[in-house]
Amino acid sequence: MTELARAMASLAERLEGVLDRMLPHEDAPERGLVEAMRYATLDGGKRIRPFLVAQSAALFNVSENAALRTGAALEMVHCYSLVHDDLPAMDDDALRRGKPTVHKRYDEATAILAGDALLTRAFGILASDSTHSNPSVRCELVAELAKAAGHHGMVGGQMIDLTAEHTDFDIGAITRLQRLKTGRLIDFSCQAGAILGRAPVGAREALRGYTHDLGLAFQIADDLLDVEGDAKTVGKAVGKDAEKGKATFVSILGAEQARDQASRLASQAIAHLKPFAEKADLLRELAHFVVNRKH
Ligand code: GRG
Repeated sequence: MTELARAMASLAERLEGVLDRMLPHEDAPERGLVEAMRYATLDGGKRIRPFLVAQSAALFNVSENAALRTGAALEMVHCYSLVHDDLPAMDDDALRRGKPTVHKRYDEATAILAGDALLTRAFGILASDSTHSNPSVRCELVAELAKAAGHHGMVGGQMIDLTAEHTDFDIGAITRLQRLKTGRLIDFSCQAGAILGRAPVGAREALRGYTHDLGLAFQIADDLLDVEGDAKTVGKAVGKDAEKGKATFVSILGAEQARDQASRLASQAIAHLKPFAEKADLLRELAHFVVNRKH
C-alpha cells in the first residue's frame, strides 16, 4: 500500500465516525428520511474532498476536529448532489457507489428530501462553535461553501449541463461547465483548510491554482473512466454521458489527447504547491492518483 492509499484509508475511517455522529439517528416521526440520509452518505465513495480539506488544513496546523467536521459537512453536500443528480428528472441513474440509488432504494420524494436535509445539515455543522471557536472563521466557511455549491457554482453548472445544447460544445464550453459543476466544490475543499488555518493570501492563491487544475484533471479522468468502463462492460468505447447526448472531454478531444491533457493538468497542479515544500507531498501524490485512478 502506498503512503497516499494509507492516508486516504485512515482519513476515510475517521471521517466515517464523524459522519455517523453528525448525521441524525432518530427516524421518528419522519419515517424513512433519516435512514435515506444515512444510506446516501455512509459507507461509500473515495472521500477525496474531505481528504483535500484535511491535507490543506494540515499545512496550517489546524486541529483534526475542525478539519474532520468541515470535511464531513462538505461530503454531505457532495452526497446530496449525487442523490439529486441520480433522480429521473436529472441523470436517471439506478446505481451509485455499487448500490441502488436513493430514489430506487426508497422513492423519489424521499430522495429529494434526503438531499435537502443533507444540504441544510452541512451548513448547520459549519455554523456550530464545535467546528471552530472563531465566529468569523465559521461565517467565512458558510459563505464560501454557499458560493461554491449554489447558483454560480455547482447548481449553476448542473443547470447549464441540463439545458445547454451539447452538440455546440467546444473545449472552452465544457471547461466552463465542469469548472462550476465539479470544480467549485473541489476548490472549496482546499480553501476550507486555508480558512480554518487563517492562511495568508499567497497560500490561498497557491491552493486555488492547485485545485483549479486538479478539478479539471479529475473530471477528464472521470470521462475517461466512463468510456473505459463502457468499453469493458458493454463493448462500446462511447461512455454513458456521450450516449445520453452529453459532450465530455473525451468526446471533444478524443481519448488520447484527453489523457495527455489530464497528465499536463496534474503536473501544473503540483507546480502550484512549491511554497509548501514537503508538507504538501500527499497533495502532490493525490494529483497523480486522480489521473491514474481506476474508479
Ligand atoms: C444535482 C445540484 C446537483 C448537482 C449535481 C456534482 C454533480 C452536480 C453531479 C455528479 C454527477 C457526476 C457523476 C459527475 C462526474 C464527476 C463527479 C462529481 C463524480 C463523483 O465524484 P467522486 O468520484 O464520487 O468523488 P465518490 O462516490 O467517490 O464520492
